[in-house]
Amino acid sequence: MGRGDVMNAAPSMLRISSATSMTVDIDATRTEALESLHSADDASGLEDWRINWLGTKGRLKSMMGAMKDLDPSDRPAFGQGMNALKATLEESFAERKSAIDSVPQGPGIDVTEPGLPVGLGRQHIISRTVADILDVFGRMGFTPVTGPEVEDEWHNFTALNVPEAHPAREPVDNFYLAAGGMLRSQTSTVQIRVLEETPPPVRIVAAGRVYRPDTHDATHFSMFHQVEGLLVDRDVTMVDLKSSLLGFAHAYFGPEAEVRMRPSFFPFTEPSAEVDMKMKIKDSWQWVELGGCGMVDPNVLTAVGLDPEEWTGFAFGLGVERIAMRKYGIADIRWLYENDARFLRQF
Ligand code: FA5
Repeated sequence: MGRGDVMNAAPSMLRISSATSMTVDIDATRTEALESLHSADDASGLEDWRINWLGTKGRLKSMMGAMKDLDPSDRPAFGQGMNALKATLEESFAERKSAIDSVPQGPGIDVTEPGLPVGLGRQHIISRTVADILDVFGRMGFTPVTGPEVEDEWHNFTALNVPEAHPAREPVDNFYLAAGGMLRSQTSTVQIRVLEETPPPVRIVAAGRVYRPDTHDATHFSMFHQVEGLLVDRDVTMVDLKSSLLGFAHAYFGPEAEVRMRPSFFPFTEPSAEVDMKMKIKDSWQWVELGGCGMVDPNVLTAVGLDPEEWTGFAFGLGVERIAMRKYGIADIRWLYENDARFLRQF
């Protein structure tokens, strides 16, 4: 066997010296190191392995230290064997590390566990009431329209025939804005906006929020909803007004519901009336006041450029919360706006 053969044949086991009786078995070392590497299954186990085998005071370093005890003719083969071993271990370490790094750490995920239920939302009872009311009037030929909640005094008062000095304009009864304008106090503003834009005949219904600095109690809130109806055509009479309200009451509260109109006053209607509806509340029939109505005042028609000799009309405005409270037996308006899901979930 020539010298080159010895180099290539990298003996796997060399007896170093009888003095230390230490046997360096490269193959067995490789096997042991690789087995130990594969039993390391997390980052810290892997690091312990690296320090133990490849570290500066590790097993490979101490094996190299045995070189000096070898017969000089054995040293090249031993060195070559150790280099190959080191390369193998480094490569295996890198593979194992990338395998472990690619596994997400942390608590195990049980993919068979059922997911968390998704809390499905629902329409607020007032939104649903608005939709139901618009639906009824829609079937009666009233087109749904909307108007802005931030208004000017022209649309909220002046064009509605409310004189400059009228107490309804008092700052204590309205939300005036520092930048000018106000939060509308009634949906009657939409009557003006529609008549300014649309030549009659018109037949619209408008629902939305209105704002008044009323003290909160069981039946009053500072933000509430109204639904406004307006019909302008030729030869409109109070019979048309009452039959429209009765048609709504029958469709919404049931065929036994009744409508009553009590004389009242609004600057924008003449004559004017309070609207009461008779409905069944807990087995007894009761009259409930829901809003105001009347024949469109000639001054309103004039304000929007219509000839009151040619055009006539009726209008009504109902409180949506009051309607919902009666229909669903809600005793206190404040419950609607506390955002208590336990309450709202009932509807
Ligand atoms: C009006 O607002 C008139 N614009 C109605 C109208 C329209 C008359 C068209 C004639 C022609 P009133 O201020 O009465 O009217 O309010 C109407 C309804 O809104 C009341 O009947 C009540 O149901 C409701 N409402 C009034 N204030 C509050 C409040 N603070 N909280 C809850 N609902 C209210």
